[in-house]
Amino acid sequence: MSAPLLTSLAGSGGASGGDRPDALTVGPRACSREELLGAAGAVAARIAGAPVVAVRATPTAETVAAVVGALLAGVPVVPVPPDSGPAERDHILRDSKAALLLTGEPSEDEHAAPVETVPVDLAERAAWSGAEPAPESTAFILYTSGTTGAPKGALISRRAVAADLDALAGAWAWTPEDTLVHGLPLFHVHGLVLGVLGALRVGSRLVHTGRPTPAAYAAVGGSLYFGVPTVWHRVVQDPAAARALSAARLLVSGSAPLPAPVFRDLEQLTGHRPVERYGMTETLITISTRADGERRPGYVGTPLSGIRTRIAAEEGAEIGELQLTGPTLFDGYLNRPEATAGSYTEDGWFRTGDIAAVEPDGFHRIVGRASTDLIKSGGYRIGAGEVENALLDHPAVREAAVVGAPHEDLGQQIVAYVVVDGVSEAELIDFVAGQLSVHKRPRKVRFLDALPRNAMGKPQKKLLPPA
Ligand code: MLC
Ligand code: AMP
Repeated sequence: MSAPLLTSLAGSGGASGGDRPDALTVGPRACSREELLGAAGAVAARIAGAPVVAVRATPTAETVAAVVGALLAGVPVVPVPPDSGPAERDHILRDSKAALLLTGEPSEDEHAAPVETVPVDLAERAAWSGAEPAPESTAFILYTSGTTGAPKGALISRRAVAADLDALAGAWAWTPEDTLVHGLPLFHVHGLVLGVLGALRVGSRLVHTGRPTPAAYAAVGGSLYFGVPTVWHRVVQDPAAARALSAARLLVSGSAPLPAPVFRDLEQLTGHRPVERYGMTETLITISTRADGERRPGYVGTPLSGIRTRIAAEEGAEIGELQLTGPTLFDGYLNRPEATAGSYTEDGWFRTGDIAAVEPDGFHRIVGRASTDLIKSGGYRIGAGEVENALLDHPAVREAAVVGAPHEDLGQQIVAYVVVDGVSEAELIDFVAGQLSVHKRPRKVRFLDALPRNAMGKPQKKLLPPA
């Protein structure tokens, strides 16, 4: 059984993270753990009793203080991507019924948000002495895309977060002596749950580089580095930056498949075979290779402590849907009982939608996704349907079909096939970037006279011309 979440947030940290003035560095701003907890305590005092709060999740220390403050007060947190356009932002705020939007520097259009904004000031201080909320209570509502429709809010409990972070600390031998470095967004599991709460719970120092560029990673001299495969691909393209990571203890990749050539280039340039781990918003991280174990290109390792996996394969086949149970699983999608029920088997295992195989030695290999309508681009999960709907909101677009085309750097890139009345590629890309988070924009648009359809009139993505 893991220790409660609050204990770790309010604790004193370890030798490295503990009382250093730069225990937490986000971009240009460094603060001690005490300063962070003071600012978070002030946030907690302001929002205590609110049913749900949203946080505009810029890569700043204010975001960290806002999230920690909400967790201290036991108020569920909804991170909002800072570049999400009005359509996506307002959906998240309305669907979650967030009472307040916590924000460092309010953005220009923030006044248009359908909730009251509350500024977060790192100079404020208050001691928080509230009791630990129940482990089953919700820590986060994380919005994530399905194949169709708008993103759904996944309910993540405090127990799930604590269990996952403890299992990962064990697998990666993560200790207070580590300095964790990454520059990932603070609105997803990878950057926020692992990349911020992990460091706070373990007591290690954290350096968030603002953006995950090779030069910024190389400049820090940390011991533990997190990246999505796109980040590692960019690191190996920059041999000087890659070599600077040789002094690290562990390089960790996740959120999308790490291509074997990138694994090998990393080993050659840094001397490290990277740890690869697998996870999902709904399950947190569930499978990983270990600091003290074998790391094999193309494999994500073995289930973390407390997690059980199985492969739902057809008779005689070895490859099938990966299904999971364990303490890190979510508590369903907010207000969507049917979608929640549909994500579990009759006997209560979570259906990941990923196709996998397990070797006789227990090593798991993720083969792909069951549905091509969930795209992974730069480690971001993007539903084809959400992008299609955004395109169809443009008055000149009559039909739209969106796919993820293989891409060396991004894993997949979003390609839109459209039937339109006179509109340019750039205009459509900007239109989607303006409505949704910028990373959901198509990188390419192909213009067609008609979408290929079957006899029933359903679009046939398999018959689309190559991107
Ligand atoms: C470009 N930009 C535009 C634009 N085109 N802005 C407005 N309109 C347009 N048409 C701007 C962007 O705002 C951004 O600005 C800049 O151009 C570059 O944006 P980009 O092209 O999207 O960046 P890119 O280089 O492609 O990003 C690569 C990346 C990013 C690796 C940095 O994909 C990334 O951060 N990925 C991490 C995703 C992640 O954390 N996933 C984890 C999910 S959890 P500016 O100012 O910002 O430079 C999960 C569970 C698990 O999966 O297992 O971990
Ligand atoms: P998200 O909900 O954004 O966390 O995305 C979860 C999805 O990312 C999973 O269902 C997988 O398809 C994919 N994913 C995460 N980690 C890996 C990995 N190491 N290898 C392959 N796919 C991964």
